[in-house]
Amino acid sequence: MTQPELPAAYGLLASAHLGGGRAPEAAFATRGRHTRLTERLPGQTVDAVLVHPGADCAGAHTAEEDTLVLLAGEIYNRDEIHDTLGTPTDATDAELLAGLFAKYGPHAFRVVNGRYAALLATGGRLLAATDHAGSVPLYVRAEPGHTLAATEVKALTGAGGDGGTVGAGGTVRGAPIPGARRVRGLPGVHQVPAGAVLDIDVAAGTVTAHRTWVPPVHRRLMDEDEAVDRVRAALEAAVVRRLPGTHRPLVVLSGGIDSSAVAALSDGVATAGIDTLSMGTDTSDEFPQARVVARHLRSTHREITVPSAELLTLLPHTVHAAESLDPEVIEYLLPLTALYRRMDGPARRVLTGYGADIPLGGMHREDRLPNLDTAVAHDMDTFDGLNEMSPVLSTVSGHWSTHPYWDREVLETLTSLEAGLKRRYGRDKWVLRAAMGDLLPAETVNRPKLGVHEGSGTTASFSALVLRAGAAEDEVAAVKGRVVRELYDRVVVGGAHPDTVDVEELTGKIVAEGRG
Ligand code: AMP
Ligand code: PCX
Ligand code: MG
Repeated sequence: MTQPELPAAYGLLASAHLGGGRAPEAAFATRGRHTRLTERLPGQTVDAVLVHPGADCAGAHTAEEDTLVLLAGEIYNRDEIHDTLGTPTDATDAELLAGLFAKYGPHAFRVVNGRYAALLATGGRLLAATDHAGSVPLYVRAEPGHTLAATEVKALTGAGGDGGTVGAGGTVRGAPIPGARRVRGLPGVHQVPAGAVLDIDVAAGTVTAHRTWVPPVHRRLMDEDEAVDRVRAALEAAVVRRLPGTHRPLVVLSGGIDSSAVAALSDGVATAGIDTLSMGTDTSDEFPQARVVARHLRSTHREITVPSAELLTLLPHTVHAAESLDPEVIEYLLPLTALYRRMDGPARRVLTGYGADIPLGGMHREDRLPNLDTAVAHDMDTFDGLNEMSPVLSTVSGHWSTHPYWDREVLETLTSLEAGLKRRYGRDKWVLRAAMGDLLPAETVNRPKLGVHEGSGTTASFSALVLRAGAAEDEVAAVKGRVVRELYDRVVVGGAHPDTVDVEELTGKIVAEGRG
């Protein structure tokens, strides 16, 4: 089965309505060509815009009888789906979803392992679905007779025509959707939860939410060898699934165990070898650690140094792409934003080690197993809506990123291991280190590592900016939160271009207001 190198579409915006309506204008941060389509179904009309990397996006939409499927992203368990449905092996991901829906109805999304947001219009209903991790964010605004949905909030504010603040008569619009979060500053707009499908009655504007995945809360006892074998097999399969027909993948490599494992496994799959890319700043980098891995794998390796001052000017761009209100997440994503923005040239498929620390408790540096498992359970309960896995970070530069540790099967395997397999012999992420022992240099396998925000000096630079603006030490975290909120209000809700926002000035204003 030959698969295209990149997903057929990166993002979407759709308007489902009963009356005339008009094709929405699309304001995506995602870079790509735009294809507009209109589908008149018996129960509704859908006008849509798909944003896509290739010349066409035929694989991202399909319409049969009374059903239309629109898909941003990709499916990873295509083989299983083919086996179940008996579809032709050249079926597109959108056709697979249509086939699954014909067989399972809205439960179709429970059998998909992927990185996607999907819309499925059928009869008078619109289904809006996310993958298990909500890794491609999806937003909806459902009103009687008219539903809007998009993979970026800012695409919805434009398409709403009126900024979406208040409806006729000055009333705040939009009924609450039980189980879905409202989006700040945009009445009526909700984010589709991770691992969920919203079933929308387009005529009534009413919504029912169904879960399609929940993080495991049980833990499994296993002997070391079995745990190590399972983790290795799951991660290897996830990497293989992410490299369909890929000529030369690119791995964003910090030199820590997480991304080094992805690089080593990718190297085992990619016949033409791999490219690796590391970023650092003028204050801090982990280049020597990444070089050890690049040399070991004989990858074509590139280093990018971003001046710290320039890094901070990219805060508005990070918020613009991730549409996240969480200041810590923005700190993790800022160095990656800088890295992706420096990646010129043709569109690439990028593999990362992002997210390994969440099911493995790697960030918690916690020796006590009960506390470690509490931290893992908490992180698995709170990731939804942070948008840290959003592909928009890289699609702003035309590149498609994918995160093997948050493959549905890898995530389930890692999360459900008992804490003593995660922290063992005084080592964090023990089971992963043991699983990769034969493919990486011992120093890479054994070395504890800083997070990307620490290794790149991002947290320190942002703190220094806040202190320079006049904040006291104990105000730094709160000021960062307010800076990120203000950036969100300007570049996501307000539609300002991120280049027009002066972070230094904005931070000064926020600190001064706090004093006032
Ligand atoms: P972390 O696990 O904190 O290192 O960051 C999450 C992921 O981001 C890593 O697994 C890498 O794929 C990527 N990453 C982190 N730091 C860098 C870096 N300095 N250069 C390139 N990629 C990085
Ligand atoms: N990470 C983590 C994820 C950050 C924590 N996110 C969460 N709790 N939802 C990872 O890659 O696993 C770093 C830098 O480490 C980002
Ligand atoms: Mg990590």
